[in-house]
Amino acid sequence: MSSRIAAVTGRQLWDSRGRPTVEAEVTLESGAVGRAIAPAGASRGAHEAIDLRDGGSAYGGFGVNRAVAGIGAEIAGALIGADARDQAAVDRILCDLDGTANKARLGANAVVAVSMAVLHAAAADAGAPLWRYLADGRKVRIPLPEIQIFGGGAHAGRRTDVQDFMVMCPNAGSFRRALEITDDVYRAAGRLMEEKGPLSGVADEGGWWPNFSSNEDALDTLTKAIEASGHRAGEDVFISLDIAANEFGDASGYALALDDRRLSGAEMAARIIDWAGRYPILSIEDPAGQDDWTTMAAITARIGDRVQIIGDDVLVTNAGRVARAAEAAVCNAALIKVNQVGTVTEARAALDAALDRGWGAIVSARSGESEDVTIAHLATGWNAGQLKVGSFTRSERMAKWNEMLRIEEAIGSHAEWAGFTAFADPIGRVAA
Ligand code: 2PG
Ligand code: MG
Repeated sequence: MSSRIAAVTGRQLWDSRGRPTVEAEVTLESGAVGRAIAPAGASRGAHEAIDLRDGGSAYGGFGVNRAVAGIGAEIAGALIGADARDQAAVDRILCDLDGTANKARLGANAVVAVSMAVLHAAAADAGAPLWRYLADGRKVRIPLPEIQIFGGGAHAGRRTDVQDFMVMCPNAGSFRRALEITDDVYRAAGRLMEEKGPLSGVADEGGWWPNFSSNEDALDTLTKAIEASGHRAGEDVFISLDIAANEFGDASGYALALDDRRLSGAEMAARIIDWAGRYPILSIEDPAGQDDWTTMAAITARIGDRVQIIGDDVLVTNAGRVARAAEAAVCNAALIKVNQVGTVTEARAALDAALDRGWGAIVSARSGESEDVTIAHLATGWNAGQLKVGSFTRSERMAKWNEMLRIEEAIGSHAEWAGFTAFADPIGRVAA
């Protein structure tokens, strides 16, 4: 019985947007099998790893035949015989084989699916659920979920400039309770939306997709929904935003189309700081463009002691960028998306770079997802403290929330709720 890799295959499946995506399947000599499906982003940073798509007219150019073929041929050839328990060695082989700085040759979609499938196979070989295999005997906390109520930006026809209007319940005490409270808020928001006029369905990640008259109208509505849900805004339920500012601006200015305003970097910072003062906001992601570190650092300097400032497109799950951003005090938390960098080992390095600096860390889904629940296990087993999945509808999202309920149940009475300990030091200390 051995944990050496015996076979690696790929196949095309479909993601939550109805686009082709890559699944990898890895079988070990012991017979243990691991499978994983690549997610796909819509609001991507320029410094991310790159998916390999077929182009042409079929599937709007989104086909993954070349990525899948690479798995069955080159990748399988390089990995057969490698020890699945040595994830770092496996990922090094994948990086060397690809040979590019951004996984463009084999495709981040192929590489990430294989890297995660190897991890699953190793856990299966160890006879442990993935979160427990990763925890490796260390105590872990139940991550705090960040759950979308309204979707906007690139995920909802740009109805709002701000991409994600989310809630967080750090005082909930358990994952189960956090979901119950979120459900109350989600339903209350739905009722308010009906009063406001016709709904347009749900956004890419399952949040309501309404017509708002301004970005602040969405913030007002979310605050009202929290209050109407019977919970206290700023105590039981806090607002979390992903501005995804990279989608509408850079250091030369930010075009808030819904508000009909063009803001300089300094004005953008002032607007974010103003929102953080007037709404029960606990966390803000990408309030500036990916290379506009001046604006982001100005925001962090002013409100970073009480609001989590997360780098997503700014950091792209890259340990080197986390280190540089920390030196420049750009933010105080890192979003961790394995497919942004391409391998489990590199994502783990980015997470460690964040946690070692006392930052928060949020393991995150992409807007294009599937039934794959790997991120629930990574967030728990890596003790990241936070998990961002999308909204409270659609099974590609609910699959992850439901998996977290199973994990919480399995940990049982030892389950320690991350709550405010998930945040960078000053925020956690002030609020605790
Ligand atoms: C983000 C993600 C998830 P996408 O910006 O954080 O919300 O979106 O996967 O489209 O990059
Ligand atoms: Mg983001």
